[in-house]
Amino acid sequence: MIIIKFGGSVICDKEKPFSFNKKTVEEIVDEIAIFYPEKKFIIVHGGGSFGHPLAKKYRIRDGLNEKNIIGICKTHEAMLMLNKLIVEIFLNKNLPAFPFPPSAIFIMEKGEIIDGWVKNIEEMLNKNFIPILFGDVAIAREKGVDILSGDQIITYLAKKLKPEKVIFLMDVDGIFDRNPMEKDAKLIELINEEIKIEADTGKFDVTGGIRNKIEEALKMPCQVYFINGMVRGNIVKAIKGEKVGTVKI
Ligand code: ATP
Ligand code: IP8
Repeated sequence: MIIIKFGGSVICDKEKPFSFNKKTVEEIVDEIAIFYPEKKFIIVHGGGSFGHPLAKKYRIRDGLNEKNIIGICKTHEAMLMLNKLIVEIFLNKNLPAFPFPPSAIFIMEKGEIIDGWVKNIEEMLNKNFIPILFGDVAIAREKGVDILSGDQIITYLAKKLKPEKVIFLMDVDGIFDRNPMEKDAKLIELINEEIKIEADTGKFDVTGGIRNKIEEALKMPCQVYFINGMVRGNIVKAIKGEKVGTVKI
């Protein structure tokens, strides 16, 4: 089984609220279709320009309060809208994508998942469905409610379900030694715990951006690829184990 994260920066233009890169997602799904059903997949997508602007507006990371309860519902609703757009693309290509809203599965504490019910995901996977999860709002022990990043969900699923690999689709070629927009930024081919990376979280991101992604990847008990999801053929290469992007072994 392979877990693929559809990064928010790939499926949306993060600077344009509610923008959806339909063609890019169609091309990504075409590459996944080459390997299905021989390989099983779980998809997790990010909040992109649907989840992050609302999570920021309603200050959901500060927790539940009397002012943001409706905003929490609106943020979840925006994620359901984005999820629907993605699921439709799978179904139009005859791939059995089945959504699992994370707010109904996971409980958080101090920014981490402390409990989750993955049995149904596992059973649907065994029956050849393609479970689709996403960054969401979630119940949190100390705060009432928090934002749950798709990256955290992947770590939890990876520990429980032991995938053969995790693939992060991003809008850059992998992990760089500094912000890839900076002159002289170099792609890092292999990462491990010792690696030191300069990383901007980005002004739209409420879940820690690339830094959170790297921290989560280092906790995963499997190979992790970081590849450019906008470049055709990259997913095929990562699934086949060919050289592409950044790898954590
Ligand atoms: P989301 O977590 O919302 O799903 P995502 O998975 O697409 O989004 P981001 O959190 O947006 O990922 O992180 C990717 C962005 O991080 C890239 O657009 C890149 O410009 C930026 N970035 C900053 N520093 C680095 C770095 N050292 N290496 C790679 N990307 C970096
Ligand atoms: O983009 C964030 O998930 P991520 C989800 O995977 C929301 O970090 C609702 C902002």
